[in-house]
Amino acid sequence: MAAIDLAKSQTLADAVAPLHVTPLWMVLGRLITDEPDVPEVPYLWSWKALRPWLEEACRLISAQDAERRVLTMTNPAKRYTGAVTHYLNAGLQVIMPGEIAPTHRHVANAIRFIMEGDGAYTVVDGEKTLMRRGDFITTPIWSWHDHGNESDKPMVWLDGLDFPFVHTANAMFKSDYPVGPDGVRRQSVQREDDDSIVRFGQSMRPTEGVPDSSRLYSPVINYRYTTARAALERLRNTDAPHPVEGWKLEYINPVTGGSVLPTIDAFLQLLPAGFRGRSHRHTHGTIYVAVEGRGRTEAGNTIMEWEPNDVFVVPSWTPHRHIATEESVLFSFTDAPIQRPFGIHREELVG
Ligand code: 1HN
Repeated sequence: MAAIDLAKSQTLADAVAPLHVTPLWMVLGRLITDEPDVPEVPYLWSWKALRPWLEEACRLISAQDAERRVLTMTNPAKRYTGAVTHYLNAGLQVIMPGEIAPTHRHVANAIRFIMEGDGAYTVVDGEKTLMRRGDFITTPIWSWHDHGNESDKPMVWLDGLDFPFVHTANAMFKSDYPVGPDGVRRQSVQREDDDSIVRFGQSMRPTEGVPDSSRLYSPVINYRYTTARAALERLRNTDAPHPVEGWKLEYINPVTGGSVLPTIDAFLQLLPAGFRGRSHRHTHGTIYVAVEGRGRTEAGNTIMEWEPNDVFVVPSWTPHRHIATEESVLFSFTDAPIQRPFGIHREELVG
């Protein structure tokens, strides 16, 4: 056979276009690529630049009127709202003293990482937990959730959601909790505060009454920073740092040992002062919060200098390495659990 006759192929393509078909040989190279063709770019959202605008948002609207008062992030390479990695969203939410964010639920899974304030609460399916800086909160698929601030300071956290994935699946649903006699949509608290930590958060689990849902997502709704940070401190004293990751722990579902949520896994890592990590890449996208310290992450040709509460994204298949000028702690969450069940997840060292 001779080479493809492009002119004749185009004539055929034009002729069959009204029938909604395309000669595959004309588009194959775009569909089946040698490597991931990733539209998202590395980017850093600066806490110092964004924090004043959260105050402006507080002047503009109440948490209740906003439903959720969030400055939501979009990857600079994306035109529609909300995709930071291909499948994950992130945003900064603020709740002022005395405010509530009403109860609702959706099939999008959510996580929160607490950045500022002390003692506002989240209620997840009838369980209340008080939040402190560095705490990691899960709000699984279809769970009723609301937030309130009974402390005397604003509280700010990072929300992470899988709604870009749920949109891709054409599977989004949400519902609002019924309005109570006081005119507010607020679920009642059904259990002791932090009940899930008592039952599932101590390397033990109840012998009876483990919910079926715990196969899908962790029953623990708050992973305390004090616990996770202390564990990293102990590792620092006993182990050499991993060349790519430093010292790194995953927040797990204690029932299965798997990811905390069906679509999201989450990690806390410690980098020693002077750390210069090896470069690697993987097919999942990662969203980071710099929790402590100072340093930079080199991702592709982009250098992202971070300091506490900065948020940054490393998209799929982008080679990246962490460099810490001071001892630093990074929180991160990824969409790897969406890829793993299908065997399409890959990772490798670069250089
Ligand atoms: C949501 O329900 C929350 O519950 C936060 O706090 C951020 C962003 C998009 C859609 C729903 C919350 C959200 C969200």
